[in-house]
Amino acid sequence: MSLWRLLTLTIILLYFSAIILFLTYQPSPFDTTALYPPTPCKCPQILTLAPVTTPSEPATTLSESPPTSPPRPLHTLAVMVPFRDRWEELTEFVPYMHKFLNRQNVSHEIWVINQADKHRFNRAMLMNSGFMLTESCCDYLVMHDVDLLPLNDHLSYAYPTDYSPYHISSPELHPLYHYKKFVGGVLMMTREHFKRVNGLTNIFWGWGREDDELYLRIKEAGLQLHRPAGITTGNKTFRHNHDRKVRPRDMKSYGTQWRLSRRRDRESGLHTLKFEVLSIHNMSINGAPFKLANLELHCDYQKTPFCDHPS
Ligand SMILES: [Mn+2]
Repeated sequence: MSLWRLLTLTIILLYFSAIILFLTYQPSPFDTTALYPPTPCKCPQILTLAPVTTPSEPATTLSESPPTSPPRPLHTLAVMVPFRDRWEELTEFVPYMHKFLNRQNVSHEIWVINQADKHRFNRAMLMNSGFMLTESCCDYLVMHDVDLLPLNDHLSYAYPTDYSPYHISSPELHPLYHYKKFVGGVLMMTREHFKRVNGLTNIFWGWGREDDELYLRIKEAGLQLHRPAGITTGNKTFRHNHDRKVRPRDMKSYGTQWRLSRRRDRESGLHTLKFEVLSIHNMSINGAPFKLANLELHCDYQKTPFCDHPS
């Protein structure tokens, strides 16, 4: 073989080797300069065909806006229901009120405040306790009898724009009580006003009069009491779900009780409240949620020996 032929063969071999090398070249996955060439590169053209993402571009395209949580309602109502042994009424009350308030777009929590001790019923103290329990959820409250159902959708349970205590079951509308100073049944207050009147008295055990004492607290605090206006349904505005024969009232009065329950109590209230939470349950009736708080109220036997019936 001549030298010339050997030289030609070597050149041809080198040529093909170069082509094979060129075609089989693949960039190393760690060769980031090959994948992110922010400046025009002088690398072989096959590399520039690979999809290129420059660091300035977002990694993913945002075709939709990020998920947003629904706006927090400005106000939430605590529906505080003083309770003991009224399950039939409650099974009607909770789903009914839940629907009623939802129709008005009123953000709410229903709190059934159950007196689970052995003392006589103390509605006022249950409401004071309910106030303490609903502090974190709600900025206004309504004290609501379990046996009183609002039938007229024009009765507003929205946050009172004038901040006033708002007596929804007014004497003109309540099926049973028509005296001017009546504030029982359904009474709405802001938390601030409830605190300002020092809540309700703690020394009324048995049925009644705690609402009349609250009326005096509201008046003495200089608060203006408001009532619904323009309601045309009269005494058909509420349904009073109460059979006195089935649910007799504890109207007994012992010792000093008669005297103490007929005057303004300037000593007891939120500041002197003592109670124990036995348990709190998240429950629902026909899909309507509510909280059941089982409480033991504290009786000051020195001051109110009538918190129990004498044996
Ligand atoms: Mn009743």
